Amino acid sequence: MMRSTSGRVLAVMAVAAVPLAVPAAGWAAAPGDTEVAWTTYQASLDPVTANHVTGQGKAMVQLSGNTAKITVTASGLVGGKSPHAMHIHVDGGGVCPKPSEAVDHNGHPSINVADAMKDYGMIGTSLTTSGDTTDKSALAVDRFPAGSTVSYHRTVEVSDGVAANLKSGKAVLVVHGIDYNGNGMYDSVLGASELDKSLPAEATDPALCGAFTASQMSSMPSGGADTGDGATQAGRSGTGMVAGGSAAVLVGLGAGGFALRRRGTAGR
Ligand SMILES: [Cu+2]
Repeated sequence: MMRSTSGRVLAVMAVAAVPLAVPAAGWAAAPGDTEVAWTTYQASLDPVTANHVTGQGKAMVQLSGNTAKITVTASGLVGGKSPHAMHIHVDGGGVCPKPSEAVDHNGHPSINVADAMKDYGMIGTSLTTSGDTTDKSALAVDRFPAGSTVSYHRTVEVSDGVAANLKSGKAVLVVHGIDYNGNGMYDSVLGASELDKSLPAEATDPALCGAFTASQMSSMPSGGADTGDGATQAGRSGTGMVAGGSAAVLVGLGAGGFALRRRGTAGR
């Protein structure tokens, strides 16, 4: 710390002392640490209890323009290699489904994605671990985190619509994949998924849900020169949150494993 700071000061002084003879190519870029405005949105992920989910989690999005740094942590989900599709839903009511909205599916009161559409809306961003993040990857089950816990961090470009929904309080994070009958795997106890008949409903039904709200800690200044270490609390906490999600991003799940048939290769 001290070292780099004083080194920087010395460097600046040295340059200041150099006569103007040599055009300092590129030097002007160094202090060009312009501040980028980041707004932070957070969501507490609660279980969709009607679907017999007991897990929980939290999510954070730091947004600047259309760039979104996304962090999702969750626990208590269906384990093993069961993939958990995760999306930012938009253009709905900006809320999560209530237990009273459960309807009969294969003889079991539960809530599928379509049942809750009026609450949280359509898929705006697919929180895949790699590749495409649009709604085209809504059910790219081999590119989502799998297992009982999720520790996800990825920076993606979101659409204008998703950014607008975050700002207007209509963006909702949904983690999918439930184990209604508690047998440790996705099966067809609730029938087939209404989104993809080749998948069991348990694989796509909503498990955790949380509406994003703007957090107080907004703008995160980048590279504030040498004005002491005091910095701003906003900058500190913002950075801290990012570092907190340190665990590695879950990358590509092994193929086999779970008993799901994938939809051909069409969506890829
Ligand atoms: Cu979703």
